[in-house]
Amino acid sequence: MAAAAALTFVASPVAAAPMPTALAATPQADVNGDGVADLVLSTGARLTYSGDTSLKPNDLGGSVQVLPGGATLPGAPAALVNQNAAGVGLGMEASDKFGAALATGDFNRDGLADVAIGNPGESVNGLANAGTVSVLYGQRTAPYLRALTGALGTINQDTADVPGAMEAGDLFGASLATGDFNGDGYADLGIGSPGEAIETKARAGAVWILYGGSAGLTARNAIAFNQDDPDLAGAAEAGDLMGWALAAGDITGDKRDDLAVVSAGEVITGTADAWGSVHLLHGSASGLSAKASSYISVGNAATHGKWRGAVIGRFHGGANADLVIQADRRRGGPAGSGALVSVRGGNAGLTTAVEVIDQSGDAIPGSPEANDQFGGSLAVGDLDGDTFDDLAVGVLKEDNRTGALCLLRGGAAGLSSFPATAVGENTAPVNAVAAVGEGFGYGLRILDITGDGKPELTVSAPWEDGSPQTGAMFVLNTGLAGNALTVTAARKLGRAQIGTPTAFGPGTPFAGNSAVLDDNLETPK
Ligand SMILES: [Ca+2]
Ligand SMILES: [Ca+2]
Ligand SMILES: [Ca+2]
Ligand SMILES: [Ca+2]
Repeated sequence: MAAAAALTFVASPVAAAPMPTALAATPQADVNGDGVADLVLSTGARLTYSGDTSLKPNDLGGSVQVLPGGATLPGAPAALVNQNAAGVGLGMEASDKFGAALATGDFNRDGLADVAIGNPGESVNGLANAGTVSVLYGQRTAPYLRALTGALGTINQDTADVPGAMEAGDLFGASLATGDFNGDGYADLGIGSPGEAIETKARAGAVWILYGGSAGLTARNAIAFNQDDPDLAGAAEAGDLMGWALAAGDITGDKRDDLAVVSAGEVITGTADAWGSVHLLHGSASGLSAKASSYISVGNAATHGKWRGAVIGRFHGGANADLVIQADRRRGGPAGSGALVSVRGGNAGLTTAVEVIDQSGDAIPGSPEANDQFGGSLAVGDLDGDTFDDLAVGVLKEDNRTGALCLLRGGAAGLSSFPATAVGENTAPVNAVAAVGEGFGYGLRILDITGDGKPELTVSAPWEDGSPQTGAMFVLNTGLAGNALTVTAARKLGRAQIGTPTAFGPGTPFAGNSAVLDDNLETPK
């Protein structure tokens, strides 16, 4: 049945499909259809629970900003969308986390990027933290996002044709990823629900897949996966937290995206003080299925603590992308220091060719200290134009929460091909006076938002100058100094430049980024 449907899609006029304006392997991000990618970022969702009480009404429970790209930024007035906006629905409450996860992609293939917005804190019908996902479609005029008549606007587990049933604490929408899993040219959406109970197993977690089509994202053929699926490795256990993070990309090299699903609390027999696994669901003409999947866990890597974030990129070049997972620390390292687990991709999916990268080696600047959170944010893109993807790594709490970045350049030997580069607010030409607590690096994205054909690296510091009321976003141009990446130009945008009616400066996360660690979803609600 599904295969026939896919054939129908393939027979549709693919030649008329709009050319993506974003770089290859980057999800479509041009929301207003002017040919330049736009930034989508959240404001309050990451911050409202931190105790700041001087909120504007727009900040209650979180808002999402669209910052149009252009030669001068923003290229057009920025816009703010929240749950009181027309067509969004459910209203704004202080307990919401609207924008805690964001993803862009063209669900209806009209050439304009659409946006999925996770709100894992949403209460529905009195079910606290059941969670919802709002889907808004790109349009050419402000606020650049709209509800699409006849399409799903709000998705939860009680939506018709969506498997499952909504329960308190599901945290549906805590993670999101867009990719084209069936290769029909329409973006599809993965939705994580790490709080989902599987039978009596609390917080075992699960992931949902919805497919795009000419009428937008649809629940038709929607499917959910959990670890009790006999075709998936492992079994659902309480506290697995499957769906804590998601990443999409083509690891198997068949030109269809695959979906990596992180189970942050997975217990592996024989490992001590280490949790985490990743199931990779392989794309196919009929979409994602558990029968075609591969798997890796902390049993394959020398790490301690939990696995959390994940991204996918072609760090070795070639057809097979690699998976990079964020771990709490290298085995034996200081708690919270952060480490990356780079997993080589192959035609059969995830391999056991694994490398653990942290600040302890000579190739990476700095040294691993407790709670540095190296890798707490991650962004993928080709910063130097050599066709190998590069990785921007946030060191969120480096130097007492000042924050820093580490740029890893891809090459024939993957992320270890060249020396890494450290970037902070004191690095020339950033020159923004690094200060304790600013959180430089919390939000990261690599995207050509100026339309000059080369990607920029955007970096947010949500607590710039010691206040969430300030905040800053840096737009960095990069190049090479010898074999290493370097920053060649920088500009800083604050709340005044962005000009949206919120009490917060640029926040986190940028759509397309991996989850920021410090999001306290881990505490049962
Ligand atoms: Ca645009
Ligand atoms: Ca669209
Ligand atoms: Ca698709
Ligand atoms: Ca590169």
